[in-house]
Amino acid sequence: MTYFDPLTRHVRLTDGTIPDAAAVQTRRLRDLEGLFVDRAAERALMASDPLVYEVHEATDGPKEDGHLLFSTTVLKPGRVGAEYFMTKGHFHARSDRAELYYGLSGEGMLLLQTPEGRVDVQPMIPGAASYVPPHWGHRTINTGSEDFVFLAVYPADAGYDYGTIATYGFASAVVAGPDGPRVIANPHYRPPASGA
Ligand code: M6P
Ligand code: ZN
Repeated sequence: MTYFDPLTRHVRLTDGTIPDAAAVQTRRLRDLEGLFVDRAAERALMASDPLVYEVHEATDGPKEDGHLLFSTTVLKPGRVGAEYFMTKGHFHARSDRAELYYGLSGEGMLLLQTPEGRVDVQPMIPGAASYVPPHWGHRTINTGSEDFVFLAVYPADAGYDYGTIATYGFASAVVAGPDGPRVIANPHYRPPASGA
């Protein structure tokens, strides 16, 4: 038997960075093209192509059944039209794999959706642990005015399915309303014909 060595990573609570991160993924507006409700506002902002979020991957452990991976996401404050900055969102390639999010700083929302288009929204604040059950697509949204930072823990073999979101979108979007964040219907959402 070959044993994988235990390890510890320091997650900086102040800014969500992981000094010994195995990798840092950077997502700019260009990487989220076509995902925001207000396409004209999206095009206008594309000229400056702002940083939307970073993913700090703690380890590069084996992407195998039985292992866990963990990462922080640092989601910048900002809006495209009225819609808040958000992650691309994904289903897991192995869709029966679950995930846990833990809010570290700032405030946001976790938007979840079944393949048939049933939506759920969970508020995320520091100290909130939110469970993403198997089969739910998930996206996070920064509804505050500071970085929204959270820790994610997920099975190493979960993988990413971005195509379903790219094709159908999320049924809901989160926009700034007069009294704070509002969840609205996404006019671009195309329900799968018979459940994806
Ligand atoms: C969390 C986890 C990561 C994910 C990241 C950004 O940290 O769910 O697996 O990569 O959020 O989300 P996305 O991959 O949808 O851009
Ligand atoms: Zn995930």
